[in-house]
Amino acid sequence: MNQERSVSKTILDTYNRDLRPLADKLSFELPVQAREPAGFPSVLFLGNHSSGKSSFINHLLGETIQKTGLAPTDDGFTLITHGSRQESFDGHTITSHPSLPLQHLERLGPSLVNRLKLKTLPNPVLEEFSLIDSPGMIDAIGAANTREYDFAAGVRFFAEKADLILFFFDPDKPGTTAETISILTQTLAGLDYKLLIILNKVDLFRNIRDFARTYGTLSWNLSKAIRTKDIPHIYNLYLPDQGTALQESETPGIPLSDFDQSRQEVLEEIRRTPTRRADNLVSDLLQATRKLIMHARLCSTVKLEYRKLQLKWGGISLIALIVGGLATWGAYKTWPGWQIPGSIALTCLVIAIASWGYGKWLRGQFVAKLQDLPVLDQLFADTFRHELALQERSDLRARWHGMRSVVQKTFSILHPSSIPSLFSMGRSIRKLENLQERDLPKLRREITDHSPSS
Ligand SMILES: Nc1nc2c(ncn2[C@@H]2O[C@H](COP(=O)(O)OP(=O)(O)OP(=O)(O)O)[C@@H](O)[C@H]2O)c(=O)[nH]1
Ligand SMILES: [Mg+2]
Repeated sequence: MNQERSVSKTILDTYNRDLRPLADKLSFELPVQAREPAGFPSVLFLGNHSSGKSSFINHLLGETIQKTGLAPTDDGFTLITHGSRQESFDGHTITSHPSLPLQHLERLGPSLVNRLKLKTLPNPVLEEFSLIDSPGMIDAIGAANTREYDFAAGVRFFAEKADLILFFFDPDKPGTTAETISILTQTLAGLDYKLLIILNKVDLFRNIRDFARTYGTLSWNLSKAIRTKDIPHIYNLYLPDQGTALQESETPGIPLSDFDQSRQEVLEEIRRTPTRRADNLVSDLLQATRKLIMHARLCSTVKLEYRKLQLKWGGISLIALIVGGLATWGAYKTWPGWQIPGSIALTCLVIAIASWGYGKWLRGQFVAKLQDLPVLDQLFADTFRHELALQERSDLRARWHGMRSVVQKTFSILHPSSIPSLFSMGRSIRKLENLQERDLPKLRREITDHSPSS
């Protein structure tokens, strides 16, 4: 535990020393790990509604803790953690619970906190990690209207904290609900190192053709949603103790024994949760560093373009003033009197003021356009022109995809003139690159060398 606390402290110090100064200047929000100690290890259950999340939790614990059913059952997040007695607490109590540092949840609004539950129970499985059950995902039109809180923000909060995320699909909806796709592509972008994809209820397939078709659809949908090089491994599972599962006399549509093995593998991954903690903390830090580098490079491009506009039109205005001054002086020497020199001076002054004003208008237009996603996509393509030209960088594209709406919001409050100078940005970016390429791999080696599991 002491080892874990010291790892957590090293990570927190690195965030504060190396990332926070630049992040604050560029209005970049660091993940929740940068604000508070990591807390107790946890496993987050996400997925479509009725895909079997709560049933799996009951199976894991060997007792019925969560309600299950075919209609959407859970409407809020439930934290299940170890306690000497079986008890249930409401959301407001949880935000001050010592073993789950969740104070920042209050920022997500009272509607989410009102639907939050904490269940404690004396189950030995929970001695090592907590479980987080979540409301199932539904279709976008319904979701937007029925949820009274920002579901994606809640998922992001718990996903950043969790050490393992299990994402459930079932044969009914192999990845096709719009909310699922948007959670995978945007909310969980960059967290795939702790994500396990599960196709549950395989006992419902009537034959191998049905299974192959559904598996293919899910893989296809995932390849569009998770834009890393490889499609993540899909664990095919079923729970043997379900009421809807086959009766003993019936023969299953497909042989199920292989899937028992798959369930054991997932259970094993869940049991390994505490040992993933140190490694995950470094991965989170690495991920935040990469995102901050991307954000800083985009900010540098914005600053450069803004500066170019300032210099171009400011320069024209200055040249008009200088040329005007010289021409007026020359004219005065040639044609004493004020008529000709005066009109030359006036013309040049008008040109200077007009070009300064036009430059200011262009800069205003440029800032306003930073709210358009296609403009931001172009900004990304320009900034990473070299990297993208050399090879297909799906990692960069995936990171950008997960960040673009946040970057859009950032530019609504971050004016290019508040971005530090290009020189200082260049220095900060190089420091972060050193951290990413040299210091963090070293930190990971140190941590894993000293970890109790090694
Ligand atoms: N056949 C079969 N049914 C299952 C399996 N796992 C769960 N179920 C059934 O699927 C239904 C939905 O299960 P839940 O555990 O409530 O699903 P959930 O994902 O928690 O649903 P929400 O809380 O609404 O998001 C229940 O009736 C379960 O009995 C399985 O592996 N096979
Ligand atoms: Mg449920």
